Amino acid sequence: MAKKKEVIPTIDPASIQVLELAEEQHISTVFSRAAAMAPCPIGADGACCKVCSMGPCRLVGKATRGVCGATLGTVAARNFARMVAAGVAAHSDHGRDLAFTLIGVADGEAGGYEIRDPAKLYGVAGYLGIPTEDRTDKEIARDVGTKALEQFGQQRGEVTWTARATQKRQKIWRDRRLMPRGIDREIVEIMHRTHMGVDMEAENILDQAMRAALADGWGGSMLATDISDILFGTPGPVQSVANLGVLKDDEVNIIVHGHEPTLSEMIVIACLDPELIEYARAKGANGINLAGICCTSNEVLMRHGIPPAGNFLQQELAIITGSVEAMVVDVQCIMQSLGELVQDYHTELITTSPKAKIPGAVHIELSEHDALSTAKEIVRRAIDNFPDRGKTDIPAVKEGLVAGFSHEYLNYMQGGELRGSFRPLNDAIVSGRIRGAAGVVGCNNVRVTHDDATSNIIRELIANDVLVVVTGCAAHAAAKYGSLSPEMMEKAGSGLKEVCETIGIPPVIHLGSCVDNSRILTVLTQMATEGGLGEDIDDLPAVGICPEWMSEKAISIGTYFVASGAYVLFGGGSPVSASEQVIQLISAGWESKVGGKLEFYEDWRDIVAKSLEHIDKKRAALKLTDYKPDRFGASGDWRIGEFEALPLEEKIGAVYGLPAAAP
Ligand code: XCC
Ligand code: SF4
Repeated sequence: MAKKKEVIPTIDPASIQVLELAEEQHISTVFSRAAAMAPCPIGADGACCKVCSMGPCRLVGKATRGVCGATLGTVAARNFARMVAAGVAAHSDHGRDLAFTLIGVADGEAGGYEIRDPAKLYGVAGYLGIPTEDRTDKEIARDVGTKALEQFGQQRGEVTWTARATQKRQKIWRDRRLMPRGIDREIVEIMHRTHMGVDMEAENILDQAMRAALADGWGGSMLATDISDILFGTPGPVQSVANLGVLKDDEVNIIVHGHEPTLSEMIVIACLDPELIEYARAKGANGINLAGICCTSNEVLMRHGIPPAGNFLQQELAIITGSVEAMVVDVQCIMQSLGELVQDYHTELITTSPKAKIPGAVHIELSEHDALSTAKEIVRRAIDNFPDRGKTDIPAVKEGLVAGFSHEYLNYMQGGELRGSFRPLNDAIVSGRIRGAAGVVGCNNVRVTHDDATSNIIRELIANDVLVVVTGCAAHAAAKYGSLSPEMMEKAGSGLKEVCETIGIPPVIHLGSCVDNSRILTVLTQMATEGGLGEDIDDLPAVGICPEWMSEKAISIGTYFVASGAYVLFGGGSPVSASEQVIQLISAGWESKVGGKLEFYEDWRDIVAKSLEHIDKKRAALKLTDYKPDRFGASGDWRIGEFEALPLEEKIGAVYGLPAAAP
């Protein structure tokens, strides 16, 4: 049961500084409001049912049944499934809008956008079975966009993108009736089944939660990532800096916050417009400084190196620095408090999506036909605001980072344009240089110490030779404490360090926004099919971790990773802790069904211990060499220059200790 407990707000020095200021000035923040309002313990544990007006029924103490007779298991499962439905809806609706934009580009109706990555377009068309020969990019794009849109309204059959999973995985989904038929259909079916008086078997409800979640990971999110890459470019490594210290005292600061790249990409272009830069100068600023918050930030960081000003819990803090001329938002993870907060500052809060309006904000809708002129209008307003800026308090805290990795780029790093593969990474895992892999993803949550669990888990894992990939607000947390900087190599275990230095990747790899968790599915699938590590995701020595989850989207992501075969560990509170039955169903129950399981641990140390235990268990099942921390790393960095000069096969041979090519 959730109790009111004292939580240290944050470990982030920049956030601490601004929070002190907020306290002095009696400014309300998510941190102060959380301290004043304990979470409802009945709802937090999944024991409150409010799906009909005979209730709400609170299943605590002696009340083991709702008025209609619903059991705790049914209620907790229904609540869980509804969280999944909302999460799938959010990610997928984002994908839907990208599909519309792609079709708009093909039809010449989406001014400002273009196809920036034709190679990705051909790649996606290839696995969707769309012909490319003797066709224009626009013709192909129209078919890809149309195919994507069809996934939403499809009633029968299988969501097309699921064909990217292994054959074995697809068979599990078919055999267990978990194969998603259409994205919208699976969301609707959760809502139907959890309506009063329909599905009353917890296991059956949770199966539908998995089916819908798969329509997110292998549907809405995956197609969103694909189309974003086609329209805006597949990421490659970029350098940047992170935290509130990226805001500038002498420039117009604009923050993009939310999720969809359609808006932020246009703002990036507008901020580079020489006329607007000149206009900013005329208003007394030294330029225009664009920064990001939440996943929008990840989208523009990955593709343009735009610096993240912070993650979810820092959105209010950015405004409290007094230095933000405009915060431009679209959808998801935006706090309503911003609308009130900006009333005390010169900051303008600008909403841009017809789906999301906020009292206190100015609404400037992103034009479908001429998005760039909307973006320019927004930037101009921000500049107009600059002379009204008062005193600023920007913490001098920022950290360097490298981001911009993608499945495609990782392939390229491991063999070049024509021979891209995952062979070197797989071999490194087989030999025990790398012990395993972990995805550390997800949100911040004011109910747990901001960034604490995430940054500690990342450090512990790489020190134990576990390669880490990050997305979402967890990626910002990684960045802020130096985990995405090249220096982090020194904190990695000796085996992991060797491999990273040789392939040229950092031990913590930023793979993008939360919809880009689909990139992790693609990476894992390739690792499973590359050879040496079994046949499917559930064979891999890998885990998924969401240390500070907050949103319903995180629950959907966790569920689709489980249904894809991964062991997923969440930090913070469990939304089903009231029901022993549901706790069992999503852990042991799901493991016997799909090979993955979902568990919640409040202490990050438990998450690290469980992860390493699982990784070693999977290594043993694959009969891989026992992992020994000090077996590798003696070769010394002086050899790296020599390695660089070697042809690929010899390089691999040398690194992985194959006798013939050993230096
Ligand atoms: Fe939102 Fe994506 Fe969570 Fe961050 S990580 S708080 S969902 S912005 Ni997705
Ligand atoms: Fe109560 Fe049953 Fe209605 Fe839920 S569906 S609120 S448990 S009566």
